[in-house]
Amino acid sequence: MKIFKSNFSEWYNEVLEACGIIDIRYPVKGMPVYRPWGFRALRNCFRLLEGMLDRSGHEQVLFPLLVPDDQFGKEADHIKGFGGEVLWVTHGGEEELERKLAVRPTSETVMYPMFGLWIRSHADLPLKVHQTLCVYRHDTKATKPLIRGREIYWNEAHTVHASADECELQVAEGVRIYKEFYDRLGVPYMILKRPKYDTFPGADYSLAFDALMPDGKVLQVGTVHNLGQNFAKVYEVSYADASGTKNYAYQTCYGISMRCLAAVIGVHGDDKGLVLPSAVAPAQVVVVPILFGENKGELLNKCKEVKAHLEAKGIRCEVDERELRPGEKYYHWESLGVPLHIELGPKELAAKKLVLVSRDGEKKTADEAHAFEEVKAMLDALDRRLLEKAHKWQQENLRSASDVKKLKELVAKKGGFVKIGWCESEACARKVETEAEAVIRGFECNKMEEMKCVACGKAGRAVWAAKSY
Ligand code: PR8
Repeated sequence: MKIFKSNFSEWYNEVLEACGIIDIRYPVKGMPVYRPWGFRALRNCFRLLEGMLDRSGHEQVLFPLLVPDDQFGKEADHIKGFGGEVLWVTHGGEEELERKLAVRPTSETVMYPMFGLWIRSHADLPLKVHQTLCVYRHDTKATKPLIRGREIYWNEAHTVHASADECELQVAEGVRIYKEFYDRLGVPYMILKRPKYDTFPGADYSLAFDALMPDGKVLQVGTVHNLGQNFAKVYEVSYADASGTKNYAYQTCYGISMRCLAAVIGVHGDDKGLVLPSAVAPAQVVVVPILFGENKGELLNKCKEVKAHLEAKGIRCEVDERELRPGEKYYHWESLGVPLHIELGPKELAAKKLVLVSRDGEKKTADEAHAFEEVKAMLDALDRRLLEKAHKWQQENLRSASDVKKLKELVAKKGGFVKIGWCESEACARKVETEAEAVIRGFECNKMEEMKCVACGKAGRAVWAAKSY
């Protein structure tokens, strides 16, 4: 790495290229190519999330890419919110299509008419599904790899319920799953209820996970929406209750995109390159043979034996057999963020030992017989240190301001989350945006703190503001 992380924007671009995460040279704006190391890391993130959703009763489905225009336009707020970002398919070859087709910017309008067909009675509820795929948004803001794309790789979950209470409980489950997911990734977050004007188009309310990036700007890395009955009413998602009466259902949806990997890279990386938590790393352990002398073959066999042993226990492990000096190999795997490497030379071979070195420099000599337990313990300890370090850093970046001038100064000089008072009027939110160059991100859930509005001085409540991506 040539660039220091203190120059975050350039460092980020260099890491994406040098570590084989993404190739931005593909000639369609906002649609980069995922390279093998990057895609393996991304898939590990999504496998983790998919597993959590499966275990909590969500079933995987796959819905189509295209939506007929009349079906897309039914929910008024939704179309108002997304209309300007939709890509349209208008031709099949030279022939103009009878009905133009929207390319899904998200899948509510694709799925819900089908939910309307599937659900008949209360016995069909709750319905909980999820899918991992790409959605498309012709976002007009500047695109940034993994952070703002026009092709968005994501997992979206959609649920249907018989009552408003069950719907609320589902929102809580969505939040719990996303918390657990980001905890495993070692990425700290704030969960904020977005202001009304920033709610997902068609939702009653939206809860967002905001993560702090090293440049002091926040990134929305996931959202959980309570849709109430808004979509159910237009897409006829209804059920007959025990007495046979028709009721509209209540719905939620939540999504996490490839931004989760951007957050991992940004939060944990260092001047040497990537630092990946064990849940994300394509290879969790790399065994590096220190080959010299006569017993090269025996040494290599031992390395492969260690790999097979670790793999049998579920650890993703590789042996680096290349004809390079060990130091070059350590450097290479370190820059790719591999959490742990094992050094194995003639001395270790003779003593039946292994030298384990974690990405942040912890070193330990372990008995070969206890390889798995020692590796597992070191991976867990590294994950914990990453989370603790990131958490501490987020805590250090919580500030507060009592007027717009101070807010402006804080976000410009230090960034981070700044607590301010806000009267909940959109005019004051706009004033904050133009005068302080900060965005009101929302209210902390279950916290009610009175605080005078920074813009108009009237009574208000505490919200978090920040510069955002
Ligand atoms: C929904 N419907 O659509 P949401 N590039 C990268 N990530 C993005 C981008 C982008 N251009 N736009 C959004 N995201 C609901 C929930 C089904 C699933 C990420 O919700 O519009 C953001 O992290 O809030 C956002 O929180 C998440 O996708 C879900 O998008």
